[in-house]
Amino acid sequence: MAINLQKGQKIDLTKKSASGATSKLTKFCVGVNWGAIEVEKKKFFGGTKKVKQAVDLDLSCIMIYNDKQRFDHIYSPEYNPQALAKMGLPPGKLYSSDGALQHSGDDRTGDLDGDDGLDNEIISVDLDRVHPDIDQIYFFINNATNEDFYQIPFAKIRMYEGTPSRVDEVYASFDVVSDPEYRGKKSMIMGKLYRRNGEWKFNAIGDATPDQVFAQTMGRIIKNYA
Ligand SMILES: [Ca+2]
Ligand SMILES: [Ca+2]
Repeated sequence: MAINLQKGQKIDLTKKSASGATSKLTKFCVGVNWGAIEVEKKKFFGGTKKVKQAVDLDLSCIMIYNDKQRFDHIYSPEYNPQALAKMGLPPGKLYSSDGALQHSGDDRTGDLDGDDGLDNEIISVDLDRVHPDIDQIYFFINNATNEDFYQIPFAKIRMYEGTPSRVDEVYASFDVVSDPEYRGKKSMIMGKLYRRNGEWKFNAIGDATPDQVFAQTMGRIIKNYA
């Protein structure tokens, strides 16, 4: 049974089988599934028609070492490297340096024909390969287009076992558009994986933030959350 996460909820990554045996979730995907916006447009000869408007969410992640001085990152390689350098940030990449996390690549539209049940951007995680000195991994999303989260018809974040194109079993999911708090917001710190006494846990943070670009969200995580 998948867990429906509430904002602020913390879970450990223990799976229970039908027989009651428990095991640890170590290899899974963190995915975001979202839909394009439908807007009413006036037709030339009167009346209106529904038009789909693409929504470009970007799923990124920052991995923080236990000295809180060093970090590794996953964000789009298409972000302008000169602009990043001005903010003191390295160029984007789709994998973590330890090889534990891998991003599926940029989706720029969201689902145009309704919910296809698959996530549009996914980060595959193998906790056993995470660098031993990294103990916090934050996942966050930014909207590269103009809409706020409240306008998007559906946007869900979930942890599941499988691959970017195949969902075997959903472990936990978190709906990010239903909260009125998200009105006018374009970025969100969605959650973190963290290691406590050698055990990985997940915290569904779900904080929408007033940031306009992803670098501000990253700075906010380092300063206020880590
Ligand atoms: Ca995107
Ligand atoms: Ca989808």
